[in-house]
Amino acid sequence: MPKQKYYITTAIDYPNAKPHMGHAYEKVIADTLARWHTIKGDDVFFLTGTDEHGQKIEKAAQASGKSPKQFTDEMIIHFKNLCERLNVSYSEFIRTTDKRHTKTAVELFKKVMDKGLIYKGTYSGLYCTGCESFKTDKELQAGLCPDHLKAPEQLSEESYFFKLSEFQQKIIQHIEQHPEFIQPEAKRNEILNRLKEPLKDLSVSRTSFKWGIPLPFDKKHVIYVWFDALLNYISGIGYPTRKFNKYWPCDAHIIGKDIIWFHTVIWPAILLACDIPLPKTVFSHGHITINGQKMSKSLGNVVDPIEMIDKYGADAFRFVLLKDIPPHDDGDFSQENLVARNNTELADALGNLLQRTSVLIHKNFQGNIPVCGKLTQKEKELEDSIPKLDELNALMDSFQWHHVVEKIWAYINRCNKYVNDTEPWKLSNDPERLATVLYTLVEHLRIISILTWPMIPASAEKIAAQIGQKTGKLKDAKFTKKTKGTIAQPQILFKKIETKVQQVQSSVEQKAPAAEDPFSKLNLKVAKIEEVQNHPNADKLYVLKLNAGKEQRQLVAGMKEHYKPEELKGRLIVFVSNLKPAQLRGVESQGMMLAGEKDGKVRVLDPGKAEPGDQVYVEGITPRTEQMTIEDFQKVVLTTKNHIVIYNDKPLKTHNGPIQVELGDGAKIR
Ligand code: ME8
Repeated sequence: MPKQKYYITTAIDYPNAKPHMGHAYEKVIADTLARWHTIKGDDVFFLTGTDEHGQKIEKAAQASGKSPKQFTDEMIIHFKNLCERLNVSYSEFIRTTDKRHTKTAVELFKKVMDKGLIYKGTYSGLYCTGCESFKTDKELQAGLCPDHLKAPEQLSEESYFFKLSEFQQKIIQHIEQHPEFIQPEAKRNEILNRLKEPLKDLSVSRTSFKWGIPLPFDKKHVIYVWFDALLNYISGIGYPTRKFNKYWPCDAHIIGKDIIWFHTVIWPAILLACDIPLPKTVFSHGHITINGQKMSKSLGNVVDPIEMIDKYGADAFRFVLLKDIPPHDDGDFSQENLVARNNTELADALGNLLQRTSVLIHKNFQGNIPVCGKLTQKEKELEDSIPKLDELNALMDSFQWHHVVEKIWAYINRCNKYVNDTEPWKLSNDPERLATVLYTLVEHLRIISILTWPMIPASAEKIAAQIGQKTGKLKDAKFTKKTKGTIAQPQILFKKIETKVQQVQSSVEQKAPAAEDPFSKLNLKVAKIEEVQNHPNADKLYVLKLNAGKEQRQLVAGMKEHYKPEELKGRLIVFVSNLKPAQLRGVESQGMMLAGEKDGKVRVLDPGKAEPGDQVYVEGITPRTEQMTIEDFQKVVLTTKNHIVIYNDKPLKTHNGPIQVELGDGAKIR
């Protein structure tokens, strides 16, 4: 039977800075899927790479005093190095500056134009360089891009337009008829909802900067970076050669939630315009947060994945990303979890199973795998605990690798229970039974080495080598009585990490600016009001119970004259989380809720779409966590402009957008 093909891609990363945790995460999950299909026996093609054109790269290159080409040539070394260090088994690394790619991009641009689907016009609009896209007023929050929290620039330029609007109905129809096209389902619904609004034609060329693929027939234009970038998925497999025909359509585009629109609306439209079939699935994963906060340079909490690999090893790092970050949602990364996973699931459960088995075989059988004798109920039960391959395949097909990991580790734990139940160290006077028990363990370790290879490839290969085997295919992941070989001298698979890890938070604190800004003393957070009660001893005060993410707080607030309890209950607010607790008329207040006042009107601050526990910050100022006094707080002057709360003319924000308040300019915030 010919092998089934499986073509998987990651997004191609912007190399404007070194790779971050999000890049590492996406590569690890795509690699796990690619490896899973490899052991399933599929002919896998796995594409990753870098997205090197556009204004964002041009600006980063300028800032470092290099030409964009020189800059990206240097930067991509870090991206390739990350793949190597993480053991990412890509088949091809595509750079959008590669000739084969730029040639395809120009050819297809021309093809779409010849079909009358690209025309020349003038574009005026608001452009966000962070997103490399124009923004509509509706997409902005209080005038800022919600992803980059910066005001977009007004641009007006001659541009070629792609008739995106022509494809709206076809795309809706495709999404409706192919439930597997956009996963997870919640994202599919989001996109279908957005598609209820009419699509506007898309500006697909730029004249205001130079760093891009020039249009040969109109050289002052370069191709819009997204039109260029998306085409990597076909240029990377050699469009239009035989290789392309073999692997296209793509089985899974793995991308993050911020770029789903480009992949599920714009990309299909480009493909339809080029008469190329649509990919099977676009899977959108969530974003990684660090200790509960969005990674951001201004917060100083960007974790370098290479540092994690240096410190803990690639497999422990891969494992925690696969186990702890829910595939369909945002998830938090912390070094504490990594250490805990390393010490329990990896060192205690897996490493120990291998170690015990190897030592006992060396002690009793000179390192030779013993011949299996008569199997008892105990062995049958253990065999029954091997995860069902159909179930694992179905979980992988629905992008639920965390459940695959759970099932495999339940099985590993079951193997450890078998060791404890059979007590092979007490069987020296029953050599046949001892042989059977130790054979059984080797056989299960062989199966474990197959099943764990997609997640922790280097360790799986070490397990196989330790028991004198090669890692096999999924079809070999079943109990047989035929395994032979010699066990190597026992090696430690995972070292336990004893040291208390340095909190990422502490590095945030270390990066506090030397000349300290008074605002940096202030640690503002978002909370949800869960309960509103009257203060027992004061007419104007409420006692509020807050959900502040990982903790509960009680606050006393003078809001009774301004809000009814039902107007406050359930509301998201901003509060000073590190204010020294104080007794206010006999009730402890653990922090202070912020509100604005103008012309006698008082309104609480509104953090928009944030979550309880989110950090509120000002670009460039790192908030500290030590307690502050009310006097420190009074030194910080906050006010309002365009309904946004500002400090020294900069907006206060969470990673989801600015903090707003329904008051005119110049309100007093306390
Ligand atoms: O968007 N957690 O590049 P990029 C998880 N060049 N994933 C994250 C993340 C986080 N905190 N932050 C970013 C681009 N990502 C374009 C793609 S594809 C034709 C062009 C993910 O370097 C992000 O969602 O900004 C995206 O899938 C990938 O990292 C690259 O992001």
